[in-house]
Amino acid sequence: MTTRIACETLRRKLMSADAAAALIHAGTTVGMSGFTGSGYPKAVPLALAARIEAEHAAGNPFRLRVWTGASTGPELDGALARSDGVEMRLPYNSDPEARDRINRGKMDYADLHLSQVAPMVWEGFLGPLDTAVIEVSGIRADGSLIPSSSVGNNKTWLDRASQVILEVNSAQNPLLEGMHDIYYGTALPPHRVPIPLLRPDDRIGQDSFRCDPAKVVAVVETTAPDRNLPFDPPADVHRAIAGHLIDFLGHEVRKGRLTPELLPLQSGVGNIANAVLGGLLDSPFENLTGFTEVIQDGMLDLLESGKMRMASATAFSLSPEGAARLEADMARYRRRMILRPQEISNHPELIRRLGCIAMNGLIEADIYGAVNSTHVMGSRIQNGIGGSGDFARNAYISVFMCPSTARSGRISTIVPQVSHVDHISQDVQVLVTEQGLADLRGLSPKQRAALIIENCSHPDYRPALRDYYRRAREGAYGQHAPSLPGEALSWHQRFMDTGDMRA
Ligand code: 0RQ
Repeated sequence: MTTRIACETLRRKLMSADAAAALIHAGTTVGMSGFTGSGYPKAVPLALAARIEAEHAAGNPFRLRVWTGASTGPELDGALARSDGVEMRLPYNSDPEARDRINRGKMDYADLHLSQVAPMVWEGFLGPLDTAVIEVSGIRADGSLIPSSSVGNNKTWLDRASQVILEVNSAQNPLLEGMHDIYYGTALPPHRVPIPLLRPDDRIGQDSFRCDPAKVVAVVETTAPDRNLPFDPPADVHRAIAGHLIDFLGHEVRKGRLTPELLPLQSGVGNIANAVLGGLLDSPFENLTGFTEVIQDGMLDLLESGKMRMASATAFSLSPEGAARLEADMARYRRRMILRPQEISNHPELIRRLGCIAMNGLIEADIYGAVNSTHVMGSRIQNGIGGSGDFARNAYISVFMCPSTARSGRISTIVPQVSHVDHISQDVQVLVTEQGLADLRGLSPKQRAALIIENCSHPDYRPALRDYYRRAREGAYGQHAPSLPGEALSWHQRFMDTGDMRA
């Protein structure tokens, strides 16, 4: 298996995952690789979880602070959550077991903008980093590291950690080599300079990570695939959302506000975002580009069909079928994909300069267009804000989309007032459900409310929303954005009391 480790110094540090996990101490901070289920370490976290369980059984407290790029996989977040070994997790999680522990109050979680994590670590705001555990796809003779299927925060973890554990995963395609663009030019204020990236295709860095071999305390070999969860097949609701959005983009082209190449597309996580990309396959747009966080199956389809020219991201987020397709055709795809650190893929300066079209999912939106992306009923975390804030605030056009109801129609996703705010109304320019689209640009709160209720809400809830809004217009304290605060969240309370917002 050692053919992937060309550096003699680092080859001498080969050991088992158990031996490597024994080098991580209780009460410390560990920075792990991994972003949306790709490129995360698969062996050391499992061994660490087993060790933590053994320590707990022996009556020894053992908890860690765990930082990553974004979500990982069951061998990392799932196993560590089960072991009760995580005191604090950041900046994004989608693992069900970790989510459950966070929502039961057993694990602290800091939900951060993904572009801000690396700068915050350099600024010293998050404290020291003791250990980095990073999956790579190979080690060159000079000790430089060939990145894996995600880049995430790995550059920062490798630079900042006191000690480094490497997992060399020979299941990762060797053709990943050369696909990455690792930029080392970031600095802290007042020494920060412009990032020299003018188009999504630009390469501004190097194709590998630097790493001081003296800091590497262990190298572990693995051969295990990424998480690769399947996407749901697009439902009628998803296709309708995609249809409304594509009609809107066509309208923008006809108005001369976009060209048929559109602008670099950012697409969020989840089934709807994936379905919208699928919808673009049959659209009239050509020569598309992606400047985004994750490359999903839908983006692979666009690249394969020639509709999309190239995509820049920080990670893959593929289904097993998508991963097999990428694997089979890596030689062709790799020339049209660039993976970058997440502080670059999500950098506000670049998103604003390139003029990205941001398309993200949501939990609920209110009649004024504020969006909750993260907290069900205001308190139960689903995933996290991820990169949606990085993109929404800075996009050329910021789109949010979701079905108009959730939980088999028992919840309206359009509500009088969101129970938690991730995106203020100024960052939400277009709202889309299967019912229709509301173009909110330049509208006053009252104009936004009328459009959102009529175009986006489900007919089962529309009369109640109209009634609420009419009464707010009669009885609110102010008439700029009329609301009845005492009543606005009663919809959520009704769901929590009866399991149905309509009750
Ligand atoms: O719950 O899984 O228990 O069935 O939320 O909802 O409909 O599957 O939607 O997969 O598109 O995800 C906002 C979570 C949408 C995602 C969110 C429940 C619903 C279901 C998932 P179940 P769907 P999607 C860049 C962008 C933030 C991060 C982001 C997300 C589950 O888009 O995490 O944008 N966004 N990153 O039943 C109660 C409601 C609900 C609700 C949905 N109103 N009330 N439950 N659900 N609406 C990428 C990265 O940052 C990595």
